Amino acid sequence: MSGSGRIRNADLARRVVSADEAAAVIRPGDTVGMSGFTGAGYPKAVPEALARRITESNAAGKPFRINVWTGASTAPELDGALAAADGIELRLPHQSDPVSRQKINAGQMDYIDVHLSHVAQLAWQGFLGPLDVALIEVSGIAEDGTLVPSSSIGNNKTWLDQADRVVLEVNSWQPAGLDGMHDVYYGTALPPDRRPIQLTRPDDRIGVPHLRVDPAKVVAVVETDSPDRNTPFKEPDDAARAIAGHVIEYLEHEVTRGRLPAELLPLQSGVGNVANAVMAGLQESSFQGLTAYTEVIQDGMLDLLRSGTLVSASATAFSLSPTAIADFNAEIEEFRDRILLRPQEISNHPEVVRRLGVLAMNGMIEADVYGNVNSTHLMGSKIQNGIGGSGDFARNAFISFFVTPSTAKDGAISAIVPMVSHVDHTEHDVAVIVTEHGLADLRGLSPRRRARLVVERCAHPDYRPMLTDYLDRADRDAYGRHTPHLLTEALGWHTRYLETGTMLPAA
Ligand code: 0RQ
Repeated sequence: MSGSGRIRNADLARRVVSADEAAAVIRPGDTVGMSGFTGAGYPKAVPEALARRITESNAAGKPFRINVWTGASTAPELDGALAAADGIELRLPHQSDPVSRQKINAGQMDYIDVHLSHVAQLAWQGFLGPLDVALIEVSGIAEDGTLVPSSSIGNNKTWLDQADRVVLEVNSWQPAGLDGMHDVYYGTALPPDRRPIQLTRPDDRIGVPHLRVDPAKVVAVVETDSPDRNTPFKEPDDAARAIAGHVIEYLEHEVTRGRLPAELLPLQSGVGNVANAVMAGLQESSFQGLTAYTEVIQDGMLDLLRSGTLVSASATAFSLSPTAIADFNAEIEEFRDRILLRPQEISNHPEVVRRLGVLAMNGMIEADVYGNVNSTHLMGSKIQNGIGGSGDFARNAFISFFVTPSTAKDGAISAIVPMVSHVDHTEHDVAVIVTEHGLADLRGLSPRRRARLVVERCAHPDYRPMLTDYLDRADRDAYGRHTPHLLTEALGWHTRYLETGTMLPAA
């Protein structure tokens, strides 16, 4: 038994060391698979100890960099600390840390943006190279040596299986009541040995509650008592509330037309303030008996569960504000049977998303008039966060929504443009675009009809005449009339912003 009482396996309890000692098992050039998904369940002590070691080593003229693989974004103690120490050579798959973002955009850190459901199979294939160390936060170690997962699962199963050496952080801040909320599926395989994933309802359990680890690989165990660090959400502003209103009205309309069942289909909601506001809007709607098959549970979804509007939620992680975490930890028993956390290759699995008929709602940077969506890049070359799971869901959803305010930077940038500066989701994967001004359902429409609808319903009034003028001229002068574009002009909006600070033409 350990100091915190969370390490109930005698053999592993003997391997408890300090964070500094644990960090010493990581060597320059190592690839380290870390836990962590949207600010939940990331290791909290060893990365900072490692960052100190790296800083000293770099200062002594001995360059020390590692490759970092995670589930998704983490927090300042991990991504922030290691990036600030100049200790990351390569990072994948999703991040949202400002220091990392700055280094990536300055060309000082390599970053690979991968669909979240693809990461595990790339690792199993050996395509990404060997994994030296798994550094995983858990909330406990059971008597039999299995691991009670923490507030996210992400790629932990894969990292524990694939790594040569394992370092565990056992965080007693995580509520003991998390035990039993996880469903870890061990039936995945590489082709040609794959079998159907027997999941037909969002709350089906198909795996086991704990993670397995070969005890012979565990080289260090560190005890921590530290909170997950998520940033609070902004209160929904008028634009976010208007977007939520359009989405809800549309869903009600689809139910009335008999195209969706009264309890809808499983919801997926991306990260971000607008996505969270849509969940808050559902709270005020008349919908009941909803389910969620998603990757993160944000505050809005927890409120829906609490009120009973949402019956159950399947995800791979929590992404809760500090207040919501405190409430959740106090009421965890109420949620135990209604929340399931799964490995991200299952929470985001295209096969399951398609079978369940998920209603996917994700944020975006910009959309073009034809329905192509950019979720990741500012002005075509600077990464903001990464595609995350939006592609896993968007392409396979029953209906795929993309939501954004119609402008950014106080109106200087239009989120509806002639041609997106980077494509994450093609026109074939995007069903519905929503801004505060309205909603455009693009299904069943040819490109030219889509373009007129997107401008009419979604563009900000300041930009509508410019977009209409562009489409009129493209209809007249383009090389072809199927998807009419004036190529040299199409991206000129972005160039104009870079040169003048606004996409609006000079008065
Ligand atoms: O910049 O922070 O400097 O002010 O982009 O914009 O309005 O705060 O947007 O929080 O809703 O996030 C697409 C980033 C939207 C998110 C994105 C600038 C804007 C601001 C952020 P500042 P907001 P949100 C599941 C799904 C990809 C991953 C995903 C995202 C900053 O939704 O990362 O969907 N999506 N995962 O000013 C220039 C534009 C802009 C712009 C916004 N058109 N041009 N700058 N900004 N629009 C979850 C996971 O996968 C883990």
